[in-house]
Amino acid sequence: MASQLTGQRKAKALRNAALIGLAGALLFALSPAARAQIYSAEELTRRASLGGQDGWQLVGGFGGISVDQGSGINPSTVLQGPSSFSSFAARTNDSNFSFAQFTGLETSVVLQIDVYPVFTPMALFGLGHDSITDTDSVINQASETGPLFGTMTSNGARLVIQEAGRGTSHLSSITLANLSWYQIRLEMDFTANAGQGSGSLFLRNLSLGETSFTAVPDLQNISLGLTNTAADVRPFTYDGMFIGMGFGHMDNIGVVPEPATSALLVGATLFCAVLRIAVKRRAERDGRKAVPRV
Ligand SMILES: [Ca+2]
Ligand SMILES: [Ca+2]
Repeated sequence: MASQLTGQRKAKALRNAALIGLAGALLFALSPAARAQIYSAEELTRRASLGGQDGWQLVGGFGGISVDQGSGINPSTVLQGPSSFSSFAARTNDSNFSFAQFTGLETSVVLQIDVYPVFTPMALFGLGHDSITDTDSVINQASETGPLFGTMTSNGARLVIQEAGRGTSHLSSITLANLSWYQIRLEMDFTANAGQGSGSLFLRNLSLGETSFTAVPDLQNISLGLTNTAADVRPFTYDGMFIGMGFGHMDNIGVVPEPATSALLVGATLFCAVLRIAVKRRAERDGRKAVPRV
């Protein structure tokens, strides 16, 4: 009888340990997607070139991109474009900053940037992947960039979605004010338009304290031209960030975690907590200390 009880306890302990392991694995799998994936530039050195800092490389254009203190409502460390011309830079995911990779089948990936237009206010951001078709290992070819979005100079600062592979630029009819901070989001559906994807742009004026986003009228459900890129550059390969800047600031660039993923993480955390209490109670009832810790 005693040995039968011991066997039952062992079986239950093993089952609890397995459940704890499963919960841990779930948390581990979800955590890269749910943690902050917004690059705030705070670890960069101000009044210095962006190139060479934290894995950033300048990959074209003139005038360079630098790091400085922001203006107006955002005095934090920001990226600063050249006062004339325009420049491009790229960075590949590493242990210091990375965004979770995609499957390519997502229907609601959200990218974000904060921009502060000045006088030649180009500010572009997107994700990409270095193709094997060139000899380097940085996102520096048009065919290595996914869809870009942000602002582009055309009789003022217009909002823009540029198709992948530096393809067609779709401009808004509205213009942004200079010397104001805006937050711009691109919501992408990788599966739409038979694999070309679709993107919609949303905007809020941070300097005016706007708390909700407004859909940009001309830039809804725009084809993203995902097949314009090199054959080995597809959303599931994206592992780097690409930016282009004219005169102005950019900050807080990256991927906004999906609410569904965050909800799953909360669910997994609650599951762990309930499991921990159950194991502890069982151990107390059995008159021994709980061995597994979650
Ligand atoms: Ca910042
Ligand atoms: Ca390259």
